[in-house]
Amino acid sequence: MSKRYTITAALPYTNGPIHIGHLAGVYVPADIYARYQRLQGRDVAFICGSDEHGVPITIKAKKEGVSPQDIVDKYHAIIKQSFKDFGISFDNYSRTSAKIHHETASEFFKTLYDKDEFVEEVTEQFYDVDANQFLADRFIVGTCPKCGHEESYGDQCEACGTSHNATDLINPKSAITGATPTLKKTKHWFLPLDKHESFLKQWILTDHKKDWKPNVYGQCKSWIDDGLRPRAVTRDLNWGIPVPIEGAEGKVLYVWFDAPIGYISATKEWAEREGKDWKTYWKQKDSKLLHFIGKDNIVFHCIIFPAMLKAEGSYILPENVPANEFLNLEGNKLSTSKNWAVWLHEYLQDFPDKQDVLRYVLTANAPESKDNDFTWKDFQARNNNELVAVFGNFINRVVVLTNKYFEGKVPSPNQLMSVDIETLAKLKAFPGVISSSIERYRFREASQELINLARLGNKYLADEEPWKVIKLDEDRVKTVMFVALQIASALAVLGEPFLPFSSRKLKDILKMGDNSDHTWDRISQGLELVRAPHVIGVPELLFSKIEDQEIQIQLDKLQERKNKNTAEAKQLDPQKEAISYEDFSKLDIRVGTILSAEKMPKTKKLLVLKVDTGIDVRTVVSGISESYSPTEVVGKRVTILVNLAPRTLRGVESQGMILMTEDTNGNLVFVSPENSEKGVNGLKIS
Ligand code: B3M
Ligand code: ZN
Repeated sequence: MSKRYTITAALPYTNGPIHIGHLAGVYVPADIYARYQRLQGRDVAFICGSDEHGVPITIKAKKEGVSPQDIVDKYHAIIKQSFKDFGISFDNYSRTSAKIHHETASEFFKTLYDKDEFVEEVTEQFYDVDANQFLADRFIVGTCPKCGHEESYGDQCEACGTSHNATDLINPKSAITGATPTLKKTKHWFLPLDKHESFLKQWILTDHKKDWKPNVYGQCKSWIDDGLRPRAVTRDLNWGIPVPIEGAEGKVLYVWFDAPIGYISATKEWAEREGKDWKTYWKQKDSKLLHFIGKDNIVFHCIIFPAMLKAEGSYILPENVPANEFLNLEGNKLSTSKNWAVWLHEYLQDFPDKQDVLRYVLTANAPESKDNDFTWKDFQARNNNELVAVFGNFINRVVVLTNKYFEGKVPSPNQLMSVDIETLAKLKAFPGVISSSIERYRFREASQELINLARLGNKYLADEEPWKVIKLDEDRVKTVMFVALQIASALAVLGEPFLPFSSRKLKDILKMGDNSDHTWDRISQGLELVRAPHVIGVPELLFSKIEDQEIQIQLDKLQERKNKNTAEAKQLDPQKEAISYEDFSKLDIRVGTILSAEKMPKTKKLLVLKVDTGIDVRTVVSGISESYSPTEVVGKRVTILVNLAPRTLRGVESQGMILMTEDTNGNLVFVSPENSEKGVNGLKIS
């Protein structure tokens, strides 16, 4: 079994903070895996960093009226801090604007260029004449040629995951001006994927058919079956790493060319700091390279980056790419732009000591083989019913009873009964079972096994009832508490990858310190972790209940965002030309009451109203019949423009206009004068 692991987690785009979708899809499983491998004594480089190039950053900068550098600085800081506070144990969190990355990526490109691994070609690319720029990647939107999704980006369709060339889009539009782009000739460098087809076929479809997840394998297969074509790895953009060869002025590397190289530069940065040799993690055959990513990144990590590594020639290839599906939030797709998310930095503010709860819920409900839904109710239930009622409750009983009966000293066991032997035998099997799940990237399953171990402890105590036996047979209770303490300490050791904060706390409660003998192996060999004369600490709550009220606050927050989105989704009319105060003061707007209403015959929209304006009673023809029945409006107090020149509609003269607007759901509503002095018609509105 390999001793060295290079574990990468997708570099997040620095155009927004991290949300639970990123965590569930990538960072929590990657962190569990890295922590697990370290605990097994393996040499681990767990690598990540900010992806700071690419069009999403430029678009965000434009939107906020700041420079791309401002955007990446802002979000890099937020992301880095929130990962740290959340306990993601990266060995290095770098960024692609770092000098070492610019150098590494440029050098990589140069090597391929010098080896003649690119095809240089002048092709026609989309160009926005008004914006005076080429439209690469997310600057262009159109219909996906593969699945028909109407908002596919130039380089990738988020609906079906396909990566394509911008010119393949049907009905392309500029994302900057909305205009239909023109075509303009420009030179670019292409990675001829077709040239690597037979290698990729063999490597993925044969060598990894069995060990890659079906969702990952399936996407790759469909890509390969469709036929691989050359992909441009340069762009006409001004944000990115300059193409490091002559004749490429004003061009940068495609973000998906430079970003995966970011894994390499981040490893270099770390190795330099730690006095290690980065090459052992990337070039030595016995190192295992693993990419943790979301499903939208599959083709880049399974096809394009391996083709780059292969073309370069001196690198190892990924052993596995355990990509996850997507997580939804309360039934809707997570979305940064719609603010439909649980943001990590906000969660950490609202639940400052509950990192492990979110880690646990996202693992227990991880979108490993299909999209899953995160709900706050499920979050609460899993915390209260599993972490508190099963895990925490077991620990609390063990610590309380050990303190009560033996002043906190771990008792030595007496004669073991068959139930003790069976329970210890079951305990012994857990490290193997959990390892096997983790090694197969089945983190949900692994997390449930951990809870099952706590269940085993609870059942054992419930069956042996030390609180009853203590009155009759203290020696028996010594044995029972000894067994229970082995389970409790094993939970601290086996729980570390999943619940690192609670594992630390539990080790402190049990006064286990940082004993390097406390290994998974030791547990599977049936050797005890704590024994007399060890003294444990006093009881402390490991997990605490989450009340309805705390959940309601989160649900309200989401509801507010939903309302805001609905309101914004409505196309608001642009402001009309400015008018002078004199113009405005010509309007005579008053409070009135509708006295009667009837439908205008043979029309759908019109009601004929009689309105008491305070100065007179007049007829108004109003287009509200689809929203209000005549009986509904009689008696309503309304705002009416009284000096609008009369107009005849279907033979009825309309002598004014009732002012209406829309509510957030798009329903037509009266501009209500309800606050005006009760019952007085004719009051002027000013
Ligand atoms: N920045 C894409 C994403 O956030 C991305 C991953 C790069 S990994 C090399 O979906
Ligand atoms: Zn598509």
